[in-house]
Amino acid sequence: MKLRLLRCLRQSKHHQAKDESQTQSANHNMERQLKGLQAHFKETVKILLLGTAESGKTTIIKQMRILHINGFTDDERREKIPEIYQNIHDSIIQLVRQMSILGLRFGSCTSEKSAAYILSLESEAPEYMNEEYCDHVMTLWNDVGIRACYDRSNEFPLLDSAKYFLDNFARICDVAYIPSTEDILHSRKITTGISQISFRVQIPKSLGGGEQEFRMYDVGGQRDQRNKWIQVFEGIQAVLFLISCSEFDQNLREDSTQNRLQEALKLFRAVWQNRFLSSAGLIVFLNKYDIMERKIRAGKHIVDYFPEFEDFCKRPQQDNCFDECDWTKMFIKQKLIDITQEPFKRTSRHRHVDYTQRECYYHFTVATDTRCIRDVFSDVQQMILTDNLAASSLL
Ligand SMILES: Nc1nc2c(ncn2[C@@H]2O[C@H](COP(=O)(O)OP(=O)(O)OP(=O)(O)O)[C@@H](O)[C@H]2O)c(=O)[nH]1
Ligand SMILES: [Mg+2]
Repeated sequence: MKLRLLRCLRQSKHHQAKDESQTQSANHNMERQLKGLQAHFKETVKILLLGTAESGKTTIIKQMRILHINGFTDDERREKIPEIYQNIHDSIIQLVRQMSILGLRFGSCTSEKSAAYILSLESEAPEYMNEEYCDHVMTLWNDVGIRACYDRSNEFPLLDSAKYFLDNFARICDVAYIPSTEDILHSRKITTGISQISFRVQIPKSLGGGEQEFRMYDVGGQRDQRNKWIQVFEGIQAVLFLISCSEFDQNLREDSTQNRLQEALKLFRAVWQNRFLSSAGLIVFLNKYDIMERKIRAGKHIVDYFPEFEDFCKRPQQDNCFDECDWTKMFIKQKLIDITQEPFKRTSRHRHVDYTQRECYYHFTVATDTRCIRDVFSDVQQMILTDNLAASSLL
């Protein structure tokens, strides 16, 4: 779509050279178009982030802040310390609790004592990382039993960043600790309200130049948060739907019988078919593919949860699928494409929408990787702008 529209602009330039007599009026038209674009760009472009819990929505908001609003000050970094301590505390408590549930044994008596100490603490993280606490956490994270438990963490809810923080624990324990940007991107706090971030980006010269304001809305993805989403549907130009590719072998925190990827696909269908969002562009971020690749390398297979994967892999090779990771990515993407092609019962409310013409765009992402998000978002922003302008007949 984007290329087609840009080509349109270039082609109109080419034709001017052919016919001298048309040159002036074509130039005039171009100028008018560009003026129209500039006027149109004055309106804020609203983007809504949707997806199940822990799919990475808030992490994308943090990236926008890093990329477009000078990142985090030292004070803001310090404010994140309790959240990071809490992430570590929740992770180590969960791992210790699961040891007995999974019938695993600690590697030493020292670790058993450390486990007893951790279980004796409150669920709130200590305000300061005292030496005793740090020693016990480190002993536990180095224990073979705890590592075996971590390897089975798809069987219980554990923060995706547990390993990141526990691997970096010695640095975090330091009294002079100030969270790095990477630490902030890995930290997790459940979203319960609706928040927004506004920022301006440069528009390419081919689209009129100047700056464009974007506003991005973040909502909570857990089931009990989704009834709030409708409050922000009005005037949304694009929905960024996040789906975590890595959660094929996990169940929901809020319902331990429901597979997370199945839930995400169901939610995607509901968003795709939502009549209030039918005129918004839809972009899917197939997120957390770093974790997905790590899982597959560690011997996990999507086929154990989605048996239809076996037949999918028998298809003629497509999209450069070289290994199981590639096939898994393509399989999840195909599931989404299939949903966009499903016929669904149209009510009179859907009458005005031609779903066969509606496009959905897909990107594989790692939301914690700033370079990845910078590249993907620059594509997304161009796509939204050209799409938006085409819809308003300015291109
Ligand atoms: N390794 C890795 N971690 C990620 C990625 N995306 C997000 N995370 C981590 O996953 C956790 C959850 O991310 P959030 O951005 O809080 O998820 P959310 O969609 O906002 O979740 P809710 O607020 O509950 O709806 C955080 O600890 C993030 O650092 C990714 O692509 N790779
Ligand atoms: Mg969130």
